[in-house]
Amino acid sequence: MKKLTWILLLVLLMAACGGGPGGGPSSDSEASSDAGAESSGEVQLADELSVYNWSEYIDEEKLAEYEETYGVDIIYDTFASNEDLLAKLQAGAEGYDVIFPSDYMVANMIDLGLLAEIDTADIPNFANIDPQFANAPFDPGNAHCVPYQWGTTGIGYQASNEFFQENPPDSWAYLFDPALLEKYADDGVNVLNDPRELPGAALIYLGYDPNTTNPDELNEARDLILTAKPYWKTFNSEDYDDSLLIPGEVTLTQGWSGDVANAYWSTYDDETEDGDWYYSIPQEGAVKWLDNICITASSERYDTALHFMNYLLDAEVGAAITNFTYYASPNLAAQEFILDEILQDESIFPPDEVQDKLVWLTQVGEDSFLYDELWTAVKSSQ
Ligand code: N2P
Repeated sequence: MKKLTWILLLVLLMAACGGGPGGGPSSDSEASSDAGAESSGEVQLADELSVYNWSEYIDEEKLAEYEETYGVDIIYDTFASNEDLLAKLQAGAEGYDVIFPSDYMVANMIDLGLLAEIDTADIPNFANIDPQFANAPFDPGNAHCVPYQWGTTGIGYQASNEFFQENPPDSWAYLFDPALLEKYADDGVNVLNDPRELPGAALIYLGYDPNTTNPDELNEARDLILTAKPYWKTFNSEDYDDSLLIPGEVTLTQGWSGDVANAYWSTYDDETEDGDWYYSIPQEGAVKWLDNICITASSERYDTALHFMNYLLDAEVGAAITNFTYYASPNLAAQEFILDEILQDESIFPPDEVQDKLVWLTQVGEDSFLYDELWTAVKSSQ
């Protein structure tokens, strides 16, 4: 959105509400934006904005475009899991303004008082969001966050692997069953370095709820993981498509839909008209997730954060992000700008019969220590 349009919208909003735009628990102390806004009708943006996102999860050209258009320097940093993000904030990291937690972590962070409140009426581009992704149970009324991207957690595998040509991985057994792993473990297997996703896949394979807090079920999942662990080469959820999948350092991975689609297109061969990385949602089911854009409660650049949030929800910006990350966009207005190869890719936009097998991770509240214990046991075993 052009700056002029943004200013006009703010003027209209202020006329309607009789107040400054944004508001919320903290305002831009650096810029005294609310006072400036009231007198001039314009939000004074801060000089800098600190953004903390999943790795490989934005088109950096869109960050540069925001910086150039609005004169705001973005300090950009990445994390590998929701738990890493939480740990960073709980360790007292100050200064992050905009963060991107998933569904269940939004619920956790609301309970912990880590997120600022928002009013979607202050975010004109919120109207672009597909209603099915708005007002999610983890954040009723979008009182804290807006949807960013969504996807699934399945299995990526190398199409060129002879074993997989005869036996396409259609089950989590391909990640956990030693009898199968023996056939291809020498070519490398990667799992997500993620304390909810890996146990979640093990629990689904065992026929349990990936949100269980039953200690017996969690122990069974832990033992399954420990049995399979010697066959795995790497725990990587950060740069595994670039460092492991595309160069063929592994032949099978637990993976997120967009990362595997990215590996497919990066290995695409014009002659064979095919890529070397396929994605499968195992027959037992899989996790789906929705990542969100939120403002930290400690942000001192609230209005600028809100302005950036609105920018990310612009239809063309949303489409550019999906065209770069290969993750599905909850931005309905963005669809017309999304590449056909993405819109038609069932590994990115799963058909209804696959959707029926997908489950959300939910917060486990004070029982999260059970997952912490499981994860410590998994990571510390030799
Ligand atoms: C992309 C990160 C995907 C986020 N590298 C999974 N919630």
